[in-house]
Amino acid sequence: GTGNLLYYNNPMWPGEAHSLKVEKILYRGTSEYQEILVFESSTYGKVLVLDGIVQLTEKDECAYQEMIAHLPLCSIPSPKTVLVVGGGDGGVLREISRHRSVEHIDICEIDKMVIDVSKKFFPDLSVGFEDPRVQLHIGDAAEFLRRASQGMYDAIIVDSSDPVGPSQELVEKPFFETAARALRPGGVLCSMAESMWLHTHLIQDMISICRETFKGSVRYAWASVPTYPSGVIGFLVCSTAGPPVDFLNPINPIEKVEGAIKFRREIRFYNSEIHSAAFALPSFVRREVSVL
Ligand code: AAT
Repeated sequence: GTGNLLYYNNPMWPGEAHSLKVEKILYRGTSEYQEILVFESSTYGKVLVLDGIVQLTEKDECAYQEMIAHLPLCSIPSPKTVLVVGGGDGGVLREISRHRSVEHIDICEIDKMVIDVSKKFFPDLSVGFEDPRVQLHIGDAAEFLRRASQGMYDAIIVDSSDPVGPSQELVEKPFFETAARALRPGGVLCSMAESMWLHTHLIQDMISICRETFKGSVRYAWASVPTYPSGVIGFLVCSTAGPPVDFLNPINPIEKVEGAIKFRREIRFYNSEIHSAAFALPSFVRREVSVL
């Protein structure tokens, strides 16, 4: 029998299911946008699930949040203004707050209930909201970006859910166009970009759109996150025309950033070697998504 395993089936990954053993259900609720579930697992700590898809576990959230924040922020000299799209759990904010050069962080999350649930069950992530540089906006990030002033951000981090429902528009061309417009010349965007094992077409589409939209460089990186489908997650990084950005060699290395200020939670996954290595792609990915 399956005991108390929780299985995740989804049309995004047909023919396979992922499972974690449940010790205890901690929260179940339905917001205006999605079903929210928090449970204590046997081996990955607490787990946040939205619409039946694992968004994070306490054990491996470090890999995703650190990569999606530091890949862009370590690729430009002294980032000052940053926008987070989605990211209501606060984990990406926690990572951005390590950067002392940062003066202002906007976050636009559509679902206030995700923030409230995170504050209750994931204090090590929601701690990110305590940073005084953070300004919270509740709403659709696509709409938020349409109203943003031109060139106001050094970096935009798109920490959004899989492209079904309200996050669908966050992988489409009009969204990337408004994002590029809101970035300063030589500014950078980093977007969650699915699994190279499962979603090569989606990745290829995102890359083509971004190549047309961003006039600097466009690169694909990936990292191991065991509880995401197929165990890996990708990141699409792009820069606008202006001072060139060499994503492969971080100009603002984390080792310097971290040395400057001590945090109660150390960086667990990301370092400069991982940063550069993340851009090395398997041969089939190179061929299928032609990123180089
Ligand atoms: N750091 C946790 C990982 C996430 S959370 C994605 C967040 O994006 C959710 O809180 C969701 O409410 C929010 N979101 C979705 N659409 C929008 C939108 N249009 N505007 C603002 N916020 C939005 C992602 C995990 C990736 C999982 C990979 N399989």
